[in-house]
Amino acid sequence: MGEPFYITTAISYPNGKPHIGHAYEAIAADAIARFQRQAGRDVRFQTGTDEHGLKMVQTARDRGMPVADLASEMSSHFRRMCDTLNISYDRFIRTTDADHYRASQAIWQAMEASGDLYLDRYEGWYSVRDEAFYDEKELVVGEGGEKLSPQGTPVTWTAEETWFFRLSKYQQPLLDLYSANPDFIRPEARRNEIMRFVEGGLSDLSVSRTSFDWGVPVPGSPGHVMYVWVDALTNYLTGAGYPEADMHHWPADLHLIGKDIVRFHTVYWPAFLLSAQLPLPQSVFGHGFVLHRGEKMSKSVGNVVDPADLASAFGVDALRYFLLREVSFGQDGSYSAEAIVTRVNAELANAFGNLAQRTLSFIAKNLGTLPDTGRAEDADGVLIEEVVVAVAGLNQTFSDLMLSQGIEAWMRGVFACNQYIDAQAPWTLRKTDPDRMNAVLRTLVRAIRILAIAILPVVPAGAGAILDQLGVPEDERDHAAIDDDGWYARRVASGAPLPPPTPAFPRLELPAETA
Ligand code: ME8
Repeated sequence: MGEPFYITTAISYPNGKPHIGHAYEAIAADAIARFQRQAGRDVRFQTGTDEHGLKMVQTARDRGMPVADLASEMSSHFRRMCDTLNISYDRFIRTTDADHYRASQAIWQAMEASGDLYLDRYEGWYSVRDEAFYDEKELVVGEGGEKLSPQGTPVTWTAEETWFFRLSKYQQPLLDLYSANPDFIRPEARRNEIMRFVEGGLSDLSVSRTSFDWGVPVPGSPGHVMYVWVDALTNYLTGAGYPEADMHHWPADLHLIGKDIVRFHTVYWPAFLLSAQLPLPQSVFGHGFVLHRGEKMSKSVGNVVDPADLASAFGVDALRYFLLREVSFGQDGSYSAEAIVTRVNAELANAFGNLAQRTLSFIAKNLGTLPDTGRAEDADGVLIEEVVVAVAGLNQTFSDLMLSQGIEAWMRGVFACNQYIDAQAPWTLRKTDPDRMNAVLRTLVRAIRILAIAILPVVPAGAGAILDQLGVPEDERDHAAIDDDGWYARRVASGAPLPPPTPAFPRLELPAETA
């Protein structure tokens, strides 16, 4: 087993069904997890649901159901979404899981032992939608003159006895952390935002609630439950086995989250961990928002789209490919049915799918098996080199979380193959020069194998189907296998016939009702 690599998504509030933003985050994290597995890392990948807090209590009250039932029902939709989208998580955590209560109480006690918790009275603004406390100076004024959070959500005045965490004490340690580790907060714009915020001074944070009881009980303090973000952030530790001493996968390598919750992950979370004397995560990446036709989703606008519907309309691979390719990772992006169909047809169906389909069906029909001889020419080596360079480009950019650029690099390899196939015209060579045709087909098969392995993290089903077709064993689909030149000879020696291919990446039609 290689070096551990622990990647997490945010855990979602199950106060409603999952939307495209949740799907986007899960897909991006999954592509990174699969990529790191291919690179030989011992990957642990966690996602799940964040079930406590006032938002859940209020939603359950509005729906006239017990909050635990709401959490279970909606959590199952999130898990199903992950399964539908081929998300290769190792654990789907629920913050109502018993081991999570133990971990949350353990970190609480560790913070208490550091002298960082004290009882006082909290009076201030709270946004239930954000589950966040705000300073008066951060608030903005809405159209009707009402006070709003900086995210534009309603705030209410809250006054109750609570525990406080000495966040103010961590201002300098946090600034030191950001300076010493430029990758701790990515992308750059988010890092600058957080540095300005922390430089502006930190108030101590209210970390327990007494006005409701849906949460993790504060140890030794009857009537107090933990502020939802304290237990929510701790989910990452729970998944690593905390409070056991031997936490193989801690610290996390990457917390992948949306841009709206970067403050919680890069200010509060490292401060809690410093207080509890635990190692800090390597990196937090705040991705952008995915908007429908450029508009923020809201139930009132009627554009909250169920990712399961998108997956059944376009296919799971198509949705994954589109989101990772279209949205420059870290920026906001927009989607529409037309954009999905256009992008997927041009690149996945016509460029790569068709390349594999026409090459493999040509071989299956005319030869029945992979050709073992053939007269090589310079163009063959040139193509393989172009494909290897393209895939190296993908590998480099994926390591840096530049997912869209990685797929773009990969596409250059696909285009090179299509130019090669047109220039070499194996269907003409079949009659004029079968020996040369064999070399062309062999070159294409080698290129297709490499390209299919490289794109597996993005489109696991379709790329997997092509590799199945070629007879590439499951354990020869990693980065080491890409560099293995011996596969072709072994495959030929096996004498296995090449079955007629089924299309791995079908062309899409624009569904009438979404146009
Ligand atoms: O914030 N596009 O949960 P959540 C892209 N429970 N990403 C989006 C998005 C959009 N339109 N809308 C939301 C929470 N997200 C907390 C997290 S972690 C310890 C606790 C992202 O269900 C959002 O940024 O509101 C977050 O990363 C994730 O979806 C879950 O959001």
